[in-house]
Formats: sequence, structure tokens, C-alpha cells
Amino acid sequence: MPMKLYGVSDGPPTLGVRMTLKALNIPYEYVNVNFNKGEHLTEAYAKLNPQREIPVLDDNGFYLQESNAIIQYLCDKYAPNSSLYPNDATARAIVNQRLFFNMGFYYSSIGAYALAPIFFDYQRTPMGLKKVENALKVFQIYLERLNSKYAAGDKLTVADFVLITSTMCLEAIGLDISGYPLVLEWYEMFKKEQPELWEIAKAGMIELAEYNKNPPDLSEMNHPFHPTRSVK
Ligand SMILES: N[C@@H](CCC(=O)N[C@@H](CS)C(=O)NCC(=O)O)C(=O)O
Repeated sequence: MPMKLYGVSDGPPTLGVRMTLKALNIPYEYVNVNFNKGEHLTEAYAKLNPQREIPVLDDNGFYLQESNAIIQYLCDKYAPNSSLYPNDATARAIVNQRLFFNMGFYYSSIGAYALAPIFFDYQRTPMGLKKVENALKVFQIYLERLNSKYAAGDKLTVADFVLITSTMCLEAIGLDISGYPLVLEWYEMFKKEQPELWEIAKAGMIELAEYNKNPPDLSEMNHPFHPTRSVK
């Protein structure tokens, strides 16, 4: 039985996992979770992921939550010698640093500013924008210090996947990142050099850009702790 990925079509954490599955050529069944209808908030879904977040992986009864953990597991279990997740301790440490920099610093700022106001009744504030700019500034410093083609070295790694999915959220809302030229250069280079992987992120970006203009209908979501945004 192929493994199952429960995902959402425009969710950056899901898209990073899907890019990993594609890059590693791992067959899987994709189960779409309808976020707008609150399918991730049901008791049935909470059995798969008590966090009630998307994605979650079901590898023949082994349920794994958290996109970074899923990405690391896929590499460790199915492609232990892949340069996408290098074995050398230092090279791997840089990839891990980027994965957690993304989750705890870069994506957390970007998600709060770019995505939360699309789905929830939160505003885009000058402070939120400052946090995004700070995250971009820090990413630019990492790129400058490593002076490498990709985010964690000269070769493509899973770090690029997660950072691309966050950066595409900024494109989706039309935020200009040219003030961070190394970030922009890396982002455009990825699109050109990894077209099949970019396709995965791009589909989510297009969906988010559309939602940014026309907020989705969330009347069926009934979120327990986020005030959902009413449709204009
Ligand atoms: N740390 C989690 C975050 C996943 C996440 O935030 N997923 C969003 C969808 S893109 C979600 O499920 N949010 C639940 C909610 O807002 O109710 C991971 O990386 O897997």
C-alpha cells in the first residue's frame, strides 16, 4: 500500500512535503483535506493529528505530524544517501538549521502576515510587515554568509523546498522582495532550475493570490479558536 499524505492544496507545509516526495520519487496517495470547510477540525482528523493541522503522513499505520519531521523521515527512511538531506554532520546541520529557521522564524512571520488575514479575521499591521522584513533580512544574511547557490549549500536540499513555499506566499500577496536581492535571486533561480518542483509551489501560490483578492467562503469552517474572516 502506498503511503498517504493528508494535505491542503495551498498550504506551504504540505507543499514542502509534496516537493520532497516528488524529488525523491516516492509514490503516495494524496488525500485532500478541505481546510475551508474545516475538515481538519473534526474528531476523525484529530485521530490522525491531534494538533488538527495539515499535513499528516500515514506510512502504513505510522502517523507522523509536523512537516519538517515528515520531510526528515522521508529522506532518512527512503533515500538515506540522497544529497537532498546530506549525511555529513555539518552539511546536515545547515539543512536542519534552515528547516527550523523556516518553521520558527521565517514562515511564522510570513504566515502571520500573508496568510492568516486571508483566512482569519486578523489584520495586516505595520508590525507584522516589520517582522516579515526582518525575516527576509536574516535569510539574506544567511545566503550572503554561505555564499552558495542554494539555501543550504551548492546543491539543492530540502531546505530550499520549505523556504520556497514560504517565499511564494509573499509573491501571492504581491509583496516586493527586491530589497533583499539575494533572496530574490535565489527564488528566481529555483523557479528556472527546478521547474517541476516549482510547479508544486506555484499551484499553491496561484490559489493564494486568488484568495488574497477574493477571500474564501469559510462559513462552514467553525474554527474553535480563530475568528474566521467573513466573506466580503
Ligand atoms: N507546524 C505545522 C504547521 C502546519 C500548519 O500550520 N498547517 C495549517 C494549514 S497550511 C493548518 O493546518 N492550520 C490549522 C488551522 O489554522 O486551523 C507543520 O509544519 O506541519
